[in-house]
Amino acid sequence: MFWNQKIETLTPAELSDLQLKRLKKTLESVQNVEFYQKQLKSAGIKPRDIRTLDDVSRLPFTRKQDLRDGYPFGFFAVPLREVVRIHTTSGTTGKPTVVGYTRNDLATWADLIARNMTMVGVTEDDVFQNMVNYGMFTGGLGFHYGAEAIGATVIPSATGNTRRQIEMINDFGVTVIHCTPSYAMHLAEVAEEMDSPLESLRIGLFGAEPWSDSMRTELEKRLGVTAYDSYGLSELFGPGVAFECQEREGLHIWHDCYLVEIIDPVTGEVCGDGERGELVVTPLAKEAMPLLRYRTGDITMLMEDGCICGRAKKIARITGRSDDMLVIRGINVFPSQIEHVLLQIAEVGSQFMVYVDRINHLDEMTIDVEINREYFSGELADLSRIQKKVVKELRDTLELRTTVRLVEPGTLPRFEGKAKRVIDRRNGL
Ligand code: DLL
Repeated sequence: MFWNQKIETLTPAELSDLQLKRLKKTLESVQNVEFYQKQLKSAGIKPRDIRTLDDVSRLPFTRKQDLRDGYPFGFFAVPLREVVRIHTTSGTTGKPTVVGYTRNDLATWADLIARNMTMVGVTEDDVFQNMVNYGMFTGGLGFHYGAEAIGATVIPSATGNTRRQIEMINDFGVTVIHCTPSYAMHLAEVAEEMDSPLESLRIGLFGAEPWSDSMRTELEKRLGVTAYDSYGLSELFGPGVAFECQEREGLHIWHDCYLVEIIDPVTGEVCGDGERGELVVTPLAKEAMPLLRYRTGDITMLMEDGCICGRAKKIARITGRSDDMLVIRGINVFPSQIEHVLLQIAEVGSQFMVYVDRINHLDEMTIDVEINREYFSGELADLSRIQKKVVKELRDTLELRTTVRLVEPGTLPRFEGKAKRVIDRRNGL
């Protein structure tokens, strides 16, 4: 199913014509941003020097830190009176990144969300519960307007009060939910505790953080949904940048709105199709805050194969960030790998917390994991067997020795938004 079949299935030639036209327009509008005037000047590039799509690789990168330095409105290319909405990124430390939208930006964004939802079969006959934060986070309002554009019945339940969320799903006959995968797992746990099967559900849209295929299998089994991965970031409107189609083999990224490159995060060299690297995007249809070659920090690749759904080239699921990858005694570890291992072990749950310390100059990784209620007898011999099993499975996959601490079911923090599962306590990192 298509929301806008013409634009979703442009031929490669039509697509590159449109991309080039929009890239040129973007180069004109960034002239209104002091940061870009300076950057292009010092790189000796004039907008007219960019004649083909490949010329994009001559442009300088934009980094998250640049946006932070421009706080609050330094990257707006239009006067504030044309900006009708502001969001900020979920801040880590210091000032958040501010993003702005014109009326046209909001329309484009809603259109992208509508494409994604239609692609996985959401229609006006669906009842959609949007269980993400409606504040400065882009996930809430982003999905809200896309779903309304389709004509679905939207329940803006936002986050919190999981028991109430479950009652609403059952009482309102909700068919489609949207939340982070970690919250979806919590929802499943609470629904099981309440002995309240969520029978009306059919589709789960999950995103905003990395999650594994084993997590997908688990969520599908426990919630009775078909689960789709949704990718986006505030700097590129928010959710809606890339989304799985019903094939669920990679995510379609909307090439008419985003010019995509994959680069080696260390050298900045452009990678070939099928090579993993950092996703770099030049948005092609943003008015309030155009960007050039924005380094997302997300690790993925452009997939070589086409898709039977007829849409253009996909990116692979995000395996982590170029900057949150953990390096433990020289070994690269993604939190999603740990989650993947834990989900294979029946005796433990999917909730975990990772602590990284440096003890006597050596990195040590400690993982707290919850025992599954049905295996929780309290027998010491049992506990030691389960603990050894988890250590072994982790060692086999990560090629790394870890310390595993088993904790009682329900004691680790649950996250309504993005999970924060890693606490790195090494000094000077
Ligand atoms: O998380 C936008 C969003 C909302 C996406 C709802 C999907 C659903 P930010 O808060 O700016 O925006 O965080 C963006 O989150 O650079 C990735 O590192 C990570 N991320 C987002 N979606 C995925 C995903 C929203 N499906 C940052 N898989 C991005 C892996 C994801 N990581």
